[in-house]
Amino acid sequence: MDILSSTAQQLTDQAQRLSAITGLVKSSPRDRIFLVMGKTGSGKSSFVARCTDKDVTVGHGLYSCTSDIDAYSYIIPGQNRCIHLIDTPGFNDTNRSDIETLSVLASYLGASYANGVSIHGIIVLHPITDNRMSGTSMRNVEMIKKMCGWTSYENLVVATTMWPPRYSFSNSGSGSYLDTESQDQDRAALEKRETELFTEERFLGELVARGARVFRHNKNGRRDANEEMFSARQIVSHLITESDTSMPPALRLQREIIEERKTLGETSAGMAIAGDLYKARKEHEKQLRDLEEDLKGQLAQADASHVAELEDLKADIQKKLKKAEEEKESLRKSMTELHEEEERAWEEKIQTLDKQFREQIAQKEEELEELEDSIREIREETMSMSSRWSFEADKEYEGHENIVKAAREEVVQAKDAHEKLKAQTGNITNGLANGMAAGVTTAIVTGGMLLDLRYSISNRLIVAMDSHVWGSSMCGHVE
Ligand SMILES: Nc1nc2c(ncn2[C@@H]2O[C@H](COP(=O)(O)OP(=O)(O)OP(=O)(O)O)[C@@H](O)[C@H]2O)c(=O)[nH]1
Ligand SMILES: [Mg+2]
Repeated sequence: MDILSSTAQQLTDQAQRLSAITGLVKSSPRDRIFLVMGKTGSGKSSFVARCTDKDVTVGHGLYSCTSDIDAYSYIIPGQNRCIHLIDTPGFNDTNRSDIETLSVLASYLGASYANGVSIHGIIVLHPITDNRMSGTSMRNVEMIKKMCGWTSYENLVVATTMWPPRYSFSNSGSGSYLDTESQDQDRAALEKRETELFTEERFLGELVARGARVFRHNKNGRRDANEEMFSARQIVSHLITESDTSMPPALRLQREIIEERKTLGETSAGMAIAGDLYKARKEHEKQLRDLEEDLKGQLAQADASHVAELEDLKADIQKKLKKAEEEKESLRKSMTELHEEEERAWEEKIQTLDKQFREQIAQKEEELEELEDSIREIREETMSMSSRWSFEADKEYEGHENIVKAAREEVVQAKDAHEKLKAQTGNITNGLANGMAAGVTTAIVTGGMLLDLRYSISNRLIVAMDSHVWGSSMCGHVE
């Protein structure tokens, strides 16, 4: 499969996977959905990949746009029970603002809530290798708490990741162990750090004190698929048992955005971001004022090189201020606007792919035409040179024919892949996005009394879908 077809396939697969989360594909009551959260690089995608045994993109996804959320599932062997894990982007990421991260979480979690899909628990990952609770880690924990709003955290686990391998063989090939004493010391230091993490209230202590269970994921540190899967599934198994005993309440973010119809900036998580944005804006404005003063002085002294430097700095701060202004605007978005934005993002991806497919097909058709012309010419030339069709000429002609056949096949394949994308376009926009729209509509129609209409709207959408196009390997039930 060429890159274009495989990108189209990935896009449709992602839309299909997300349909269980937005409620478009109905889950059985015994199925479970867990959010996997934590700072960037804490191992979320790796955890999801190992646990579900699926091909998850580790590192950053194919598209680092708003749809940077994905869901993967597996069926527990021997039990007809499907477990979905939602892989999420982390807060305080260098590539995206917190408001973008919160927007995408609010879009999908809001849609799932409005469509009656529950989140049964949260897995928070924290790399034990972080030598202190960094600002990024603190930010993530703060945002998770604000999004949850739970009074008890029995349905949340905190798992430390990145434990170093216990022992490893030296590179000398002698088979002797590396200095195990110093490894033991390193490990003791990590264990001390772990205790600090889970007892200090301002770190992860508050979660633990209110019922969160603590795990060491892949504690022996070997990058072994089976060991990692076993460890991840043990963690998930704990959350399944907890959710079987008592279901957690809906996330505060879901209630705020759907039931209370708050804008993003009015939600608890949004307010934390708004506070930071305000501080950053004030800081930039002060920097700008100081710079202007400086510039006036330098202009008086006619120091051209320093003036240019200050002008550069000023442009930089103005850019940051503009970004902060735009982010402030994003905080005003309601669920309807978030949904529209997400739908637009999907449509843009589809349109880009559609354009690339058309260009690819046009190019391949042109190549094919040239090949067909050249083989026609060769045939005519050979025929005119000899009255009899020789065995050699026949062989040569056959070779050319094969090249043309292969080119023809390529055109057919590109057209098929394009047709497939077009067929699924409707499912992506009408399926995934309408799943969200159903959420929005439901909340608006019922104004908070969600339950009755949730299923009827999403069911109508499900019935309207062509279940065949989605394939049959889904974990979920299309009615
Ligand atoms: N040594 C070690 N490396 C790990 C472990 N888990 C993940 N990694 C590596 O850490 C890097 C980041 O892992 P990801 O799974 O992409 O982390 P993530 O949290 O999804 O990161 P973002 O998508 O950027 O938020 C990758 O190179 C992984 O191979 C682990 O348990 N031990
Ligand atoms: Mg990831």
